[in-house]
Amino acid sequence: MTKNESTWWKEKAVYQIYPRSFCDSNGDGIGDIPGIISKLDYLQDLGIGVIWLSPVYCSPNDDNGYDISNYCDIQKEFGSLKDMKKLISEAKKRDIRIIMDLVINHTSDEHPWFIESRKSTDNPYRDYYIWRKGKKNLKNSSKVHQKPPNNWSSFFSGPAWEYDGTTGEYYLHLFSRKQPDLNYQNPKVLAEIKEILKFWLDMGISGFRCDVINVIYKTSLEDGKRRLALTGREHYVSQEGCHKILQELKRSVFSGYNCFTVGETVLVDTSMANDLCSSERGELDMVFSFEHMDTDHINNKWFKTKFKPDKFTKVLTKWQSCLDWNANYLENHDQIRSVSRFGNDSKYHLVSAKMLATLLLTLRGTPFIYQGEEIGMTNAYFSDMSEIKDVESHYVHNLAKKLHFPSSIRWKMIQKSTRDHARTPMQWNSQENAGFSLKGKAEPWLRINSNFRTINVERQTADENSILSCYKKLLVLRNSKKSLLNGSFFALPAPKNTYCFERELDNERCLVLCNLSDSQVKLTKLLQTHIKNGSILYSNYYRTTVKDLSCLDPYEAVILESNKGDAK
Ligand code: TEU
Ligand code: CA
Repeated sequence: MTKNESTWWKEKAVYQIYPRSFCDSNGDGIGDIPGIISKLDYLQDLGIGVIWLSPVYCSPNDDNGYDISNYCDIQKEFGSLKDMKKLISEAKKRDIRIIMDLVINHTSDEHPWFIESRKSTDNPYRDYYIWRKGKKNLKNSSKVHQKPPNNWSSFFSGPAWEYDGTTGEYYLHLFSRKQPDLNYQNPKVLAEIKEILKFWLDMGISGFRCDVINVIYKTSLEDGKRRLALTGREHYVSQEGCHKILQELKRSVFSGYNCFTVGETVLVDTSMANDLCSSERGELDMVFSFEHMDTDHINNKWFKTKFKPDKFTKVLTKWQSCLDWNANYLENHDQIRSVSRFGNDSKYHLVSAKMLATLLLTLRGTPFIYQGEEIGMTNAYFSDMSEIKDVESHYVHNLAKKLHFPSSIRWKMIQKSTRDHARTPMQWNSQENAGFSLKGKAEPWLRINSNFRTINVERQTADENSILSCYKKLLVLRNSKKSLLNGSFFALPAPKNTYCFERELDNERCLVLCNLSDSQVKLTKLLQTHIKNGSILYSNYYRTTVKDLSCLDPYEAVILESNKGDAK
């Protein structure tokens, strides 16, 4: 393998597909693999090089596929292994590679391993999971009144342990109670995982997005010291045992294939992230961090605060500076829509979505575009809990009820932050159900966003000034400028609410200016000298020369190339 070949993923843009919501080929209201195949030409035309497929494995769908009951087969409603093979080969014809979601912190409680495991304490699969006796409750020693083995809490709120009557013990679940955590202290578990990885890599996939990969190894099961949310995290976040497992997987599996891995790594800072993905250590190739996503709330995402651009871009700069290579994203299936969050989804919908595109596609690293982001899909503005399908939202809503939060506050929390905002069906056209189902009239599994007649692929394909056309242009530009693809990153001092940075490689230098606010902002003298003589490569406001560029209009974004002789 040449050096270039082994880092091909540095030059591609990735597109994330949430299969349930992308395209429904057979009219049952659920997206599927043949539906994805039917849209490959669209993705090729968009200019992406990799698809990240959220889980398509067999699953009882407690968490929409993130609870897997068979790792080596496809969920019936999504299609078959034959469809999956066709997807891989049809994508390859269009120079698109596929990476899959690897969810190995936990399985479904309906996975045969867990079905066996819960049968008896001496079952051969018992140690595939983490079982413990409850703590005796001193006030009452009967079994029913025992307490969970420790004070850890689940990511979805509430205790991380579930009592199982069959053997009278508890099992650990960091996510829903239908997602029991695997036990990586048992070497047999890793051996099984290796076989699963090889199964898919041999089929022709090009890597994995590794779900909550930095919490798979639990060093001890002692009580956590924190009293707030995610109690116990010091015993399982980015432990030495996890690093060893990742090194082992790279050495014995991934290094044998021309593939890459991106870890979804929760609660990491830049130094932990470097340990997980610096090339010398041989673990992951890059990681998704959450710090920039944590800048618009207090404590956790259910308590949103006003978006403060400078807080947000300061975090971006920190990650750009501390890591050699970032996995850049503004959206995914767990986050609300970026234009509704960091931009403006009403008056400035068009320009603000383009500004966010400019930011995403010019930072140093591999960009990840989430389905619908390329047409500026917005939050769904659901009307009540009956429209919400997400398991996490229901957990949190129930907890808030238990804590006697008034119903209006409970609903506000969900309405602002539910993951379902990102999961409404893709808006293809202005026909029935936004063209999500290629045939039939079945109700989609989640309500369509009511703005589909104005925001959809068909309209934007026909309009060269649309958000979609902007993504296409920016992806072409990115591929034609080595500084944007692989150049260094340097943030310039910039006025409040704006973000200005340079990308440079050899003699090529690009400058990116973004206004993240809805007011006009005057550029500093220093910036003005910087851009003098530059030529415009992209503007979301039809700007063609830098001549009058002394202010940035609301949500304005400009990419320019500094010409030789500029002040540095
Ligand atoms: O997400 C992990 C994760 O950290 C999220 O659950 C996060 O806590 C929340 O969604 C945002 O507040 C991954 C998957 O991306 C998610 O869809 C799964 O539900 C989860 O793991 C469990 O597999
Ligand atoms: Ca379907």
